[in-house]
Amino acid sequence: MTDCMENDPTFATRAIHVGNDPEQWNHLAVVPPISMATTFKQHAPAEFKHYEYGRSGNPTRSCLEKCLASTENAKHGLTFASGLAATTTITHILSTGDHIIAMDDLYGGTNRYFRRVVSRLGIQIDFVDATNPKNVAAAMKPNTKMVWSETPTNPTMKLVDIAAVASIVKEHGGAFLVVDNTFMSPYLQRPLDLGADIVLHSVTKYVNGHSDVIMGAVCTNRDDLHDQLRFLQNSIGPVPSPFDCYLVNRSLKTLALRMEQHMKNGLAVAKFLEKHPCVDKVIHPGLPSHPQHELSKRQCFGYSGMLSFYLKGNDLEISKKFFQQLKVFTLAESLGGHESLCELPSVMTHASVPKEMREKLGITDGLIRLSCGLESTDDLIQDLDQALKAVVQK
Ligand code: P1T
Repeated sequence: MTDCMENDPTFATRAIHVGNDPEQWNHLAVVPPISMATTFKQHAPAEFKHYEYGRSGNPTRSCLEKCLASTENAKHGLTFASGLAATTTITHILSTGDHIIAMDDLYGGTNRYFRRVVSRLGIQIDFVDATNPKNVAAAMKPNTKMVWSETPTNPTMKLVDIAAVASIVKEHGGAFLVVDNTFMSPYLQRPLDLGADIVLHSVTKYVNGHSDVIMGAVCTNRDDLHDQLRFLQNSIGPVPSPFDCYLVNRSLKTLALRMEQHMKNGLAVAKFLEKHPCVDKVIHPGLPSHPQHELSKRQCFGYSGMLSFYLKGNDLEISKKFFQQLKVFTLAESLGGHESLCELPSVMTHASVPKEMREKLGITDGLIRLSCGLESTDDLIQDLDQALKAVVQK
């Protein structure tokens, strides 16, 4: 269906079975039980079978973490109470005096955390346009400890060449590369295979996919990083609930199927909007007009349901009217769920990004972000068409 790399045919099987073996449960349950216990009996002081205390470990969580790690081709997986809790925990690996290089376009909450929280801890941050890996090389300092990137970025859909940036980070020595894979899910992109050290997800999005769980995850192949993250997960404490772990483990079973439909809808909507007279520009990596279309074919297995576009007029009032007309798309933050969502990053998800930074990135009042869900393709297109025609003058 796309001209991207061919996907791994074992993906769906692993997402269903890894970590889910019925033999691990007393009653051989095919579906893992939700283990609500906050503490576990010890045979003698500090002598216990697998688990000791619910923050340190939980059977339902272990089951999910193993399954999730396998989807990213990772040796280790850890889950957190939110995507931002995962971000915070990774950043705790750093110490005062360290330096971070971050992609300039990031989820607004991640940008805010780096600028307004991490910077107060005596950690220096430089935001660079990592679409050109040379900018990352030029920003490297002797104390650079972490390079942070999303690809595609939220919301301007810029791509970062993961393999190229990973080799710059390795050459530097002492730093590690984190890739936030939220916009793609492990089905469509596997950053560790391309040389990243850590992959992060806002599980809240595609991985859970049903808009009913807030969760984060981190996967890595590096034992040293995993040991530190595992220590921090327990020492800081932002762990998810067993019930949420159950729900996400359940969601992984349909991830491959869901992503295929997200991809189909996203591409169809992008192609439709690109021809629409009421639209100035569409940004979707699957369109040949995307400046990094070739890179996306090389590093991804397809495209998610995410895209952004500029409404003709580039005006807040026109954008507001457009949202009021939509009937199938819901105006709301977040993404990656079964239901299609739309939002205005300039005043919603990225309102906390300073105005000059937003303007430089092209996050204007006419930039609309869509998360195409799993509805019928024609219904999504018709909904957008009627809303565009109602509010935008050609
Ligand atoms: O919301 P939370 O689970 O804490 O995840 C934060 C996060 C991290 N990384 C990316 C790329 C994200 O998009 C997010 C959250 N994003 C939204 C809520 C949004 O609407 O963009």
